[in-house]
Amino acid sequence: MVTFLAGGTGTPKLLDGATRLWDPAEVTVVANTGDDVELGGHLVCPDVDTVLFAGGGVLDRETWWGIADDTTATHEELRRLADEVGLGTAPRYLGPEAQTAGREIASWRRFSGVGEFMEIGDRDRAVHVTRTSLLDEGRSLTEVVRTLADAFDLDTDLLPMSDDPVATLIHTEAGEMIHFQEYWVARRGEPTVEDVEFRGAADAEPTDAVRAALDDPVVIGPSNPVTSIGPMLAVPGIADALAETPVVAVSPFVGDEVFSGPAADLMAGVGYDPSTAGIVEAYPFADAFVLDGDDETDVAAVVRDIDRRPAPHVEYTDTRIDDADDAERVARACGRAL
Ligand code: FO1
Ligand code: CA
Repeated sequence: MVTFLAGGTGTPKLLDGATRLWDPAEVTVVANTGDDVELGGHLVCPDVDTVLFAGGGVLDRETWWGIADDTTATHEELRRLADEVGLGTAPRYLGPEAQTAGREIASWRRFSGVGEFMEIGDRDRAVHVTRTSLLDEGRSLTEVVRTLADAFDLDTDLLPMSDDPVATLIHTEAGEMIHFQEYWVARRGEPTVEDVEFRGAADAEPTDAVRAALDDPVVIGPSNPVTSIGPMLAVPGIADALAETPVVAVSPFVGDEVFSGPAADLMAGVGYDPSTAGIVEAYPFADAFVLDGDDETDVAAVVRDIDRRPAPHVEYTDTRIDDADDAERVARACGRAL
């Protein structure tokens, strides 16, 4: 049995090859939910859904979010209506005074549907409607994700990190506090990040299913350690569980060059060196790291500096993942390290 921690695109890309190496029935994926937003009354879970759609063979592999060849009729009409009456398409945050009957709303991740600032495809939206409706019927997010995984014929186990709401909030240099999706989608990752907060995490609990999954060896793919993996580490009990089980992490950097996404800016914002050295620092519980063959980071020296013992094992391979063969190569390196 092996457990993957997934957020963004790094771990989902790795999973493409991991399921050639490990029997999918033996693989559990724990997905980040810090990126989740309630938009127009529907709960959108981007990191859960990337794994769901990839496993179901319907993921849009150009963007690594949403469903391939999805239509956007409803989204376009929402934008048109908002424009028509001068409401525009900027994110419209709903404060704590806005409550929906029957369900407690985590206001810090709640946005109006007017002008829909994220592009929600028509088939994608059907997933959000189903998910939200099942939650409204009283099921837990874990149960709902299991139901959706069955609907998409997933052959791995997929678990949200917690049933409790957690929201990744970006504090900008300009003194604003904005949700990760507002920072990333509406503001295109442009504001300078001063700090990152995981609102709700301290009061969230890992589910029993997540606790059980963390008894197995864990692979952390080349995801961004701050907003993809950070929310999980902020949930009490998860980092402790990782200290007790073998963990291998794949660096999303080659030295200080990142493959993609906002990892470098976010790491700098929270005080980690935006490099493989920063990854080693961010994962003090990791027993091994998979680095690119061109990565000259002296992991032993980094560990000496942060006074962590024993020194982790380092496995080298070409860590660029463009297709399933690449993913299989990186997964094999993870397997050797565990
Ligand atoms: N990313 C974008 O850059 N623009 C979008 O309009 C957008 C919509 C969207 C809708 C559903 C979904 O599950 C993900 C979506 N994403 C979009 C991706 C998302 O913002 C992030 O890439 C993830 O949260 C990072 O893991
Ligand atoms: Ca460990």
